[in-house]
Amino acid sequence: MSVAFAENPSKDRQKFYDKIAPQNLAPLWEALKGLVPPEPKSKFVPHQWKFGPTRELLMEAGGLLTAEEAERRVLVFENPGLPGGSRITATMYSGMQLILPGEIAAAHRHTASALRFVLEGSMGYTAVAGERTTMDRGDFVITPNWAWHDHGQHQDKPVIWVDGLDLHIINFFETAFSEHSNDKVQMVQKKEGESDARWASNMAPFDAVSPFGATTPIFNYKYSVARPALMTVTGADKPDAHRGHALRYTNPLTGGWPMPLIAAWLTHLPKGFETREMRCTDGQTMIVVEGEVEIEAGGKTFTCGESDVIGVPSWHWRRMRASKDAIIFTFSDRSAQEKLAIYREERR
Ligand code: 1HN
Repeated sequence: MSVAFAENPSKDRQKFYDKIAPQNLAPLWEALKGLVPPEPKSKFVPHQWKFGPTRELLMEAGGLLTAEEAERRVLVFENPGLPGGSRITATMYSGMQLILPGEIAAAHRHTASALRFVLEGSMGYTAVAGERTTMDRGDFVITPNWAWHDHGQHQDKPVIWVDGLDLHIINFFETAFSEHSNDKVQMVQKKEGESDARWASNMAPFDAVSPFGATTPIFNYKYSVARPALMTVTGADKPDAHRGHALRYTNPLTGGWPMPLIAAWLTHLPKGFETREMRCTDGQTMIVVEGEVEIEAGGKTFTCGESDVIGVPSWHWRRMRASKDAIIFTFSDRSAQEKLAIYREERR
């Protein structure tokens, strides 16, 4: 059967689109390019949050409401590409959290997994499954999905850390659940360090059953362990041209990333070292732990000092240059992307 083509295609086509819209139908040919772009075109932008001004505002929030009132007193890193989106990159939520002396953040649980990366204070704690861990600067602390968690501190100073959650992936799948506990603070049922003894001592229990499913059983990846490891490797190896010196955090039961959807690693760039350009499909959040580094991403240059946070969304060319010996903590959605077999990177 032949079809007579319209004399005024754009007008007739629009008339047709208007006709099919009430039937909840749409023409693929108008949407196809946007649905399958030749390469990722992130609507998010690389952005830097300087620690000093962010901390100042967080402390101001501390005078406005208690951690308990807020449930979690956090200033969210809002990517300028989607204000109000509560995300630092396409998939990752991140923010800076404050616990003041004597405060608690009450126990709750949710299907999103969380990490904490500690910036300030040495007597903050978080509790998971009845065990507390004390958090020092540079510690990378895990909250597995659906695990009860509450936070507090035993200091006369503020405790501040960066949260990272995979909640936008959970919400995308429409699989988000959450619950509040009747006990604001979990009863301490285990000696501090018990999970380290079982899982972070290069040993494992016989007939080991992973206590948190696909999430690492290591509760707190201590900076006091990670840093010397990284520096030893730095002394032994030549830096990778694109990454510098880097060690990734692992789940000891699988050798894979610590969390089902979140990857994390630690990078050392010796003073004066400049990486070559690279781009990756994962959305990365970088936190400068030590030193100073210039991060060039998506055509912008950020001069980053200690505790600054930088979001680098998918598929932006980036390179780094250390103006002082620098250590950087990075987390990203690479763990999820690898499981879905969609992760890509390109180097030049
Ligand atoms: C959460 O549970 C925490 O436990 C922090 O500290 C930030 C942001 C969104 C949803 C849950 C926490 C959060 C969060």
